[in-house]
Amino acid sequence: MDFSSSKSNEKKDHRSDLKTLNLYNEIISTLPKRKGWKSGEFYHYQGFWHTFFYLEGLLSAQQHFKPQTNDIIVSSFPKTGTTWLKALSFAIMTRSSFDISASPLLTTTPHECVLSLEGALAHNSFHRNQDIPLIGTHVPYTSLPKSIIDSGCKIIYICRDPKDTFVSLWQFARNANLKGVDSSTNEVAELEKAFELFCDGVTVYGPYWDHVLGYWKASLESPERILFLKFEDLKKEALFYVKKIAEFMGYPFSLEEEEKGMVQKIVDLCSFQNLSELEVNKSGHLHGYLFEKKLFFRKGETGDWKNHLTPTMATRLDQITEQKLRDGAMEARKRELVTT
Ligand code: PAP
Repeated sequence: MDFSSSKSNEKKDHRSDLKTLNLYNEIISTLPKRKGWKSGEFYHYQGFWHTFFYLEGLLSAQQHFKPQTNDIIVSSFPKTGTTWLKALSFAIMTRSSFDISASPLLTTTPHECVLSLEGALAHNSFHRNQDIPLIGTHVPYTSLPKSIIDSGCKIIYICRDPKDTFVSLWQFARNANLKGVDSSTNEVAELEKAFELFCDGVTVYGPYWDHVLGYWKASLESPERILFLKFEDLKKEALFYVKKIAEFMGYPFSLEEEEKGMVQKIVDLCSFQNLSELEVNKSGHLHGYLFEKKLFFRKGETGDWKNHLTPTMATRLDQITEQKLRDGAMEARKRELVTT
C-alpha cells in the first residue's frame, strides 16, 4: 500500500502553475539571506531561517493547504525526534487496521508514512492518503498555514536538549551525501563554525529557541489542541508517553489492549533498535528527497553531545537556553496577566 499518494484534497496542481512558482521565486529573492552550513543559502522568512526548497513548500502551504478537520500535525525542530514521533503516531493511529506484525512501518520508512507539509506534500500538490490524517512539519508555530490554526487541528510537538539537537544536526549535515550533488560543493561547515551559527540562530528552521517557545506558548494557551513533548521524557518513560499521545490523538488504548500489551508492542515496534535494523530504513533514499534513509537513524541516545562538544560549548548553549526560556516564560506570564 502506498501511503504517500493516491487521493488528493486539492483539485488544482499548484506546483505546475508556473506563475505561482515564479511568484514564490520572486518573494524568496527579496528576502534577507545568509550562507548556510553547506553550499546552499538560508532565507529569512517570518523570523526564521529556511532553505529554498522547504521555503517554497511553506509558501505554497500557506497559500493552498486545506487540512481535514481530523488531521493531526506532528511537528518538531529538525533532529529532535521527528522520525520517532512519526512512527509512534502512525502506529497508534493504524493499530486497529494492521496487526503489529504486518505494520506498514516494517516496510515503509516513517517519513513516507507521515509526509511533510512543506516537503513531500507541498511539492506534490498536497496529494495525500486521506485515510491517514497525519502530517509532519518543521514549520514554526507562527508560520503555520492559517488554515491549520483556524481548523483547530491537533498538534503534537517534540523538542530535545539543544546540545544533542545540534550534534545530531551537524552529524546529519556532515554525512548527507546528496544524490547527484558534487561532493566538493557539499562540504559542511566545521563543527565550531556550525556551532557559532547555531548559537546565532542561523540553522535550518532556526533559531532553535524561538521554534520551541512558539509551540510551548501555544501549548500553554491551548493544551487541548497542542501536546508538548520532550525526547528525553519519551526515552525515560516510553509507555506512559505513548498512552498520553494516544489519548491526546483521540485513539486511547482500551483496557483490553493494555492487558494484551499493545502499548509495549508499539513502543517496541518504534524503538530505535527495531526501526534502525529494518532493511527499509537501512538502504535507499527518502522518496522525493535526496537524503539517504539511514541518516535518520544514528544513535538515538540522550547525552551524545558529551562526545562532541567541549565543556565551554556546552555551558554556552545551556546559558543561551536558560536565558531564552526565562525570557519566553516571562513573556508568556505577562500575556496571561494581560488577558485575565
Ligand atoms: P528529522 O527532524 O530530520 O526528521 P529526527 O528524526 O528528528 O530527524 O532526528 C534524527 C534523530 O533521532 C537521530 O538522533 P541522533 O543523531 O542523536 O542519533 C536519530 O538517531 C534519532 N532517532 C531516530 N529514530 C529514533 C527512535 N525510534 N528512537 C529514538 N531516537 C531516534
